[in-house]
Amino acid sequence: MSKRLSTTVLGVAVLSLVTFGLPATASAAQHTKAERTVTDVIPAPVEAKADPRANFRLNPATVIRTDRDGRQVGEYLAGLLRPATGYRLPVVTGHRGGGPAISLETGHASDRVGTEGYQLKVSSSGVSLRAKTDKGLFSGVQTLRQLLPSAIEATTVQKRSWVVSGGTVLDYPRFGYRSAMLDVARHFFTPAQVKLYIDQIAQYKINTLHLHLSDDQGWRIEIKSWPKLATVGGLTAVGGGPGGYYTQEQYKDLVAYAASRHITVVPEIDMPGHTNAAQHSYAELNCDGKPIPARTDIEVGYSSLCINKDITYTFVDDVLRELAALTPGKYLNIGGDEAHATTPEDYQTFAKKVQPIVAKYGKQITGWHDIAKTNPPVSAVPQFWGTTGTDANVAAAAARGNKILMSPANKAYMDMKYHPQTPLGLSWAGLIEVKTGYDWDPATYLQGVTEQNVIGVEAPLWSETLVTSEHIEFMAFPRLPGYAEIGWSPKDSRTWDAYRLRLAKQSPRWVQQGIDFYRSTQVDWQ
Ligand code: TNX
Repeated sequence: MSKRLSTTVLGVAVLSLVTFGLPATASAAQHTKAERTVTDVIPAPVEAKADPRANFRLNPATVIRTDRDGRQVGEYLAGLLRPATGYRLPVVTGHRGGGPAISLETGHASDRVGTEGYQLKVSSSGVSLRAKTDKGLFSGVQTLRQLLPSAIEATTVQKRSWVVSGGTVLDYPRFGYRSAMLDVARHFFTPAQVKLYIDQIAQYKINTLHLHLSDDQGWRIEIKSWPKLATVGGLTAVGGGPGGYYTQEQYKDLVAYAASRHITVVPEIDMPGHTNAAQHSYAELNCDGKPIPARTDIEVGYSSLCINKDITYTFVDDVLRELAALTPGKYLNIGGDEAHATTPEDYQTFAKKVQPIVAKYGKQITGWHDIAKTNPPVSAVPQFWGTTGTDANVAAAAARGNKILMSPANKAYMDMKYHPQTPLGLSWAGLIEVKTGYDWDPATYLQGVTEQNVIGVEAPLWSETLVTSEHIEFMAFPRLPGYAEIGWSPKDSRTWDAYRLRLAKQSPRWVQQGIDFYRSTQVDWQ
C-alpha cells in the first residue's frame, strides 16, 4: 500500500534491532499453526489443497529468487513482506545462494493457467510460484500474501513467527475483465487516494480500474487543447467543495502505478449527457453559445452536448485524441448514460459521429449499456447497469457479438446503501447487503446474455456522497472482494455459506491495513 510502502525504510532500519533483540527461546517461533490455509483464499482458487505438514516459515535468511521476467513482482513481494517481518528478503536473480527461498518463475507452468493464472506450492523447504507471465506471478503473490498471518500487513516490525500455510494451488480466472470504477467527478480524489484504492483492489486480483473523469459537477483531466476544462471545469464538486483535476503528468503516473499492480486504467469521458462542467467551461459548446452556471447538485439527465454544431465534434476529437495518447490500454469509455436531454434521433447521430473517432485513435469503445441501442461495432463493450433481468438492446448487442460487462446496479453498485441507516450512499437501485452483492451470477442475470457473451464484472463506486478515502473504504469493503470472486472463481465453487466464513477471516487484514469497513451482521467477523 502506498500508506504502507512509505514505512519500508523504517522497517529495514529496525531490522538489526529485531533480529538480534529476539529472546533466545523465541516462543513465537514454536506455534506453527497457520491462521488461514489455501482453501480460505479470496477469490477462491480453481484448485487448492491444504497440507498442514508442509508449512513454510520465513526467516531472516529467506531470499526471494526470480528470473528476469519475475524481478519486478519479486520486488513488489519484498515490499509487502519487509515492513512487518523486518527481514532483508533480498530479491536475487538466478540460482545464486542456497538458503530457503520464495521462488518466482515464469514459463514452465501448466497451460491451464493462461496469462493471469499461476501454480503455487508451499512446502517446508520453500515456496515455489510459477506462471506463464509476470501478470500470473502477480496473481500468485496476492494468494501467497493471504497465506501469511494478517499481521504481515502491519506497517511496523512485529515480533512473531511468519508461517506460510502449506499446500498447492492451481489457479486462473473465469473472466479476463475484472474491474472497479471510481467516480472522481462528483468528488475529486487525489492521486495518492487513487493509488491507495489501486492497492486495495489489487489484492483481490482486480485487473481494471475505470475512472469516471467527467460529469456535470466536475472535469478531472487536463486537456491541453481545451485548458479551461480542467482550470474552470475542475473547480467544482458535489455540494460546492473545491474540486480538483489531474495534470497529464499526474495521470500518466497514476496509469503507471496501476500498471505496476497489473491494473489497466480505462478512462471515461461521459457524453453526450453529464456534460455540464464542460459546457460551463466553454460557452461555445452550448447550442445558443451563451455561458451556463456550474452545477454542484446531484440531479441527472439535464445536460447535453449540442449535437448539430461542428465544434462539438472538434471538442470530442481533441479530448479523445489526448486521452488515447495517455492510455496504454485498448479501451476508451465514452459514457452514454442517462442522456435524457438528448433526443433519440440526436443520440443516434452523435453515436455515429463519435464511434469512428475512438477507432481513429486506435482504441475500442466501452460505455454504459445505453450505447447498445446505437448498433456499435462488435468490438464495443456495453456495460450493463440495469436492475432487471431483461434488456432487449443489450441482448441484441450480445447476439451481434458484442461482449457485455456486467454491473447490475441492484447487485454491483457499491454506492448503494447496505441498509436504510447506512450513513453514506444512495438507494435508487435498492439496498445491497453483503450477501445480495455476492449471491448472483453474471452469466445468468440477464436474458440473452450467457457465459460466452460476458467479458467480465465491474463494481462501480459513484461518489455523490463520498468525500474521503474512509468513505470509499466503507462502501467498498466488505463488498468488493465478493465482486472480485464473482469475476475470478469458478461458478460452481461459490456458495454464500462458505464465502461468509472466508470473508470473516479477511477482516484482521483490513484492520492492519487501516481499511475502514462495514461490519455487516451477516458475517461473524474475527
Ligand atoms: C446513475 S449508473 C448514474 C450515475 C449516478 C449513479 C448513482 C449510471 C450509468 N449513471 O450518474 O452517479 O446512478 O448511483
